[in-house]
Amino acid sequence: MASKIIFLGDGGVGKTSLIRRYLGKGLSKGITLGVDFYSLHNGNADIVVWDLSGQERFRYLLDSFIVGARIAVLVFDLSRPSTMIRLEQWLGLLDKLNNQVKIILVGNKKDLGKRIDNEFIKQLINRIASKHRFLRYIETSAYSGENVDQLFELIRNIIRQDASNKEEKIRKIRAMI
Ligand SMILES: Nc1nc2c(ncn2[C@@H]2O[C@H](COP(=O)(O)OP(=O)(O)OP(=O)(O)O)[C@@H](O)[C@H]2O)c(=O)[nH]1
Ligand SMILES: [Mg+2]
Repeated sequence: MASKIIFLGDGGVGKTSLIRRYLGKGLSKGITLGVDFYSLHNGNADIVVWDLSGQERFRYLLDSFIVGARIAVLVFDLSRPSTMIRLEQWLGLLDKLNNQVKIILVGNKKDLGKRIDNEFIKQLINRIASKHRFLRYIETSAYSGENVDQLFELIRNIIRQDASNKEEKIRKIRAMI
């Protein structure tokens, strides 16, 4: 079965653009209506990316989309501080619906210049790490492509690692029977 990855965060932070940039499809063409799906081949551990809309009017769909995800890529816009403050709400949703999910925090639109200071980001990371399964913080630009491949390589590696851990466990159990 393919692993489920969700991209979430406020409207307009660049979730769709990051995915499309990675896939060589150019930036986003408009807001995401509810959810879009993208599949990534990943050896014997395929991935389905669920690109969730950040728009308020689709919030009622979110609960069911968050359940069952292995990794949550939580995106904010480095040039819009409000999108970072609202991460608390996104984290609250993850807390409530999927407290096993591993979190990658992404500060996007680095090309526009940072309007959020590093101290603030550090505090946020500490808060996430104390309560959730925090993996990494990455600053990206879907516009220039900076760190976009690195973000997806990280996702692929984690999923491959999980899959090989699972196979190892199954081998051990079989050996015991
Ligand atoms: N300068 C710059 N613009 C970006 C970047 N990423 C996305 N954008 C622009 O920001 C706008 C919103 O991008 P989307 O990818 O649609 O944002 P989203 O998070 O998917 O938004 P929703 O689907 O509404 O939740 C678009 O006009 C993009 O071209 C970036 O890294 N730098
Ligand atoms: Mg979108």
